[in-house]
Amino acid sequence: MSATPKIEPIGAKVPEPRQNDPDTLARQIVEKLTYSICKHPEQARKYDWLRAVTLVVRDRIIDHWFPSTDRVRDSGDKRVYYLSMEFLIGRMLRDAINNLQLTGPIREALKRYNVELDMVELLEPDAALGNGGLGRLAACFMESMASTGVPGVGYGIRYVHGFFRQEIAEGAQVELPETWLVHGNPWEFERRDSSYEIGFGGKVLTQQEPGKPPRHVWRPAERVLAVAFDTPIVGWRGSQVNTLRLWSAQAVDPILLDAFNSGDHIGALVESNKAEAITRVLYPADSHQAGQELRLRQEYFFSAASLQDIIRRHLGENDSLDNLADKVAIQLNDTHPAVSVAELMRLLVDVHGYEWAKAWEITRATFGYTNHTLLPEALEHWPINLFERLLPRQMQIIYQINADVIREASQTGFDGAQISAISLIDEGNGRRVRMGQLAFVGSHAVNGVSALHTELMKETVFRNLHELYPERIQNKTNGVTPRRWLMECNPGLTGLLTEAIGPGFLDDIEKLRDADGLADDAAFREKFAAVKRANKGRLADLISDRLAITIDPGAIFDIQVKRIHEYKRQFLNIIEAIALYNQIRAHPEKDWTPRVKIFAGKAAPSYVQAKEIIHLANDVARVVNSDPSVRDLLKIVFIPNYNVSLAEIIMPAADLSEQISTAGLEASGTGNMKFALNGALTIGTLDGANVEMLEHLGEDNIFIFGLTADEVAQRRREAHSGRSIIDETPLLREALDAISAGVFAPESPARYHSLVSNLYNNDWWMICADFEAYWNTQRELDGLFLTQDAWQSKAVHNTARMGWFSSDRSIREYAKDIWQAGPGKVR
Ligand code: 26W
Repeated sequence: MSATPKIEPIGAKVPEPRQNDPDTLARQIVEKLTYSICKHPEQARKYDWLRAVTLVVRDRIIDHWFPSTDRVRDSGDKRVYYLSMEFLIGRMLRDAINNLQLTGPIREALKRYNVELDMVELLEPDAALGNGGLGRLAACFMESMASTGVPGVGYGIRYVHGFFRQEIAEGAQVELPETWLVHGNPWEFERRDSSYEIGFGGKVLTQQEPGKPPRHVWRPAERVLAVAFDTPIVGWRGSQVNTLRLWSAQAVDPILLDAFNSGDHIGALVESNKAEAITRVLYPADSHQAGQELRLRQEYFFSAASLQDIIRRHLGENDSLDNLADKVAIQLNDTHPAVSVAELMRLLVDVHGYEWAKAWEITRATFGYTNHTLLPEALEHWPINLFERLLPRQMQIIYQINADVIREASQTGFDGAQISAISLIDEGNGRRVRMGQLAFVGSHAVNGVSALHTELMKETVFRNLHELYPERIQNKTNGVTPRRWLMECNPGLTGLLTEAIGPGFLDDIEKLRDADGLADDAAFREKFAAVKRANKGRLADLISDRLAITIDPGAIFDIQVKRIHEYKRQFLNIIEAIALYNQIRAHPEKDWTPRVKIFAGKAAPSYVQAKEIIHLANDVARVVNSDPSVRDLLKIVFIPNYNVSLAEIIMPAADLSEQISTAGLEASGTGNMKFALNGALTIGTLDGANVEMLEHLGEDNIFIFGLTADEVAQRRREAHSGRSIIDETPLLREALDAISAGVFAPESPARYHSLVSNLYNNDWWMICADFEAYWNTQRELDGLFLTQDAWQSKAVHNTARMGWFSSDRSIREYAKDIWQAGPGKVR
């Protein structure tokens, strides 16, 4: 056979790069309409324009994608693999256009056909392959890796149905399926040549040759195909394009022909349905591990496929796996891919013939693990019998790892209690595999996502493992990408800042500091306030369109948007709203600052209390908004179906950001950063990254209240309850009495009895304990808002001082301290 001729790809490597002027773009858009979509431009519908523009942009991304991939391969640089069960990306077109600097020319090009770019961008469905903070962080990290020049590949699952769509019916949450792929997905490329078989079940054969250690061979009973779908992730100024590779499950045999031919038409498809079920839907729980078999299948499926892919790529470029850890860093985004530790050991020992100790050294040097929650109910642990049935060889390996760790601990002098705390097997709860412990021992670096959270990890969940491996835990405070969360969602503010301090901050967001002094400049403050006002107008329009509620953009926009959870304390916010409602009616003569309280967020479908909180917010909104005696001084709005795209409209429109979790429970928060970057003031507890925001912003520019994490722990030890506080706090008591009396649910007065009685009986989330401090801080903010100069000055300080909370900074820290990868390895 003759050698393959060298063929240069078209695009970036041809002498003349593509033209990006409006004429060229306009012509190419029509070309795509004609030849790729087969529509006459005059008959093109909105979605045809979206597709045509996407294809034109995509071509330009591909021009950068090939050289990026080639560069990494040719340089032999270390690659970073980010394994995450969730990537909450949202829309991709605006991000791509912005990062390629094409916003102006494409807008101009479309104008020639009377088409608005903004309208086109809004048609794109959100890629909602995640639940909340952890998934959105993975998306910010992918963008920041591309922007800072880290050769990163994301690995995850291509869910057919992403996070459910939320509707509110009679005040209550209703979940509907989400179908982001129905119109096709122009961003993804199916790679049938990158597919792997993934096994489940079966048995382990042990072969014993004289004088050699036993060799184990896993014979799975079931096999499923993992097929790769690649999406390009384009970095700022298009400098680098990385890959997000999502796995889709397919049956090895699409149809059982024997069954079909014998007339069993349904049975013939059983295998393929079972296989495809693995990647059909995202689990909508972010704080409770339900222990279902399908979830473990999902976790192993994407871990095993990713590892096979990593190893195949490595062996294509290297002679052996000896140097795997020099060329590969694998980051485990929480414990969801933690089974990877056992799977890599299996591949090294059983398939590639490594001796155990050497394999363990390679494995540990390759993995890093990020913890995102300390909530006990969220920590993953799988029943041993389920694990053994599905992954028999991996279970044996986990036992062996455990034996090694326990031996090491005993040699260090650990006692029985300490050993059972570090054991990978929980013997207390019907025998379970603890995935956190597995991820910890299998990684060379373990990190928390804010300074406080990292310290609490050392003191609580990983106390004993931290004692055994005191160097392993480190902190990497989260960040958000300033491209999506400032430039794209807030073009008004970006324009104003560029005018005021020049465009340097676009490339180095910490240069926002140059705007700090402008807080004292009255003319600047006025412009800053005008931008905020316009953004508030845009949100007011959305609320009026979707909910037919009129709100005044002159009022404080007080916003809490995030997953609905007891620890995040939307309930505290609602109780404060009720107390304010009572006070406005009791004291109509007072100078109340008009306020709009805005909520959005989804509850896990099985989380009863969280759903009650949503119901209550909607019930209270209905009563307050229709009470003429409130004279529009207070409005309450629950916006349904919170997602990334809605967040992009909400963040720039906030005056006040609610970050009021029970201290010690929010690992970091990232919404807090998005709000503050866009000039909202924060009312919050000393929790997660709020603590570091306080350090960066200064105490005059953030409003902290309530118990500290230590105080919360102390009260819980003392079996704190709310009863005496309620008795002594009339504002609180009256608000709770109103809820209990059915004021907000006359049709079903007992609806919220259990929510309220929980406060009396134990107040686990410290709502009563923190109520008064919260109320007082809110009133302080009311006063401040009346002095617009002072408020706007603090708002400017917030934007100017938030640059550090960029995910570019987070990624550089990971690259330097954990991955030893990236431009010049360290920047
Ligand atoms: C097994 C069910 C399950 C699924 C997801 C349990 C726990 C999770 C995640 C760890 C929950 C999550 O999204 N955590 C959030 O991660 C963000 C990014 O680090 C932090 O900013 C949030 O504080 C944290 O709640």
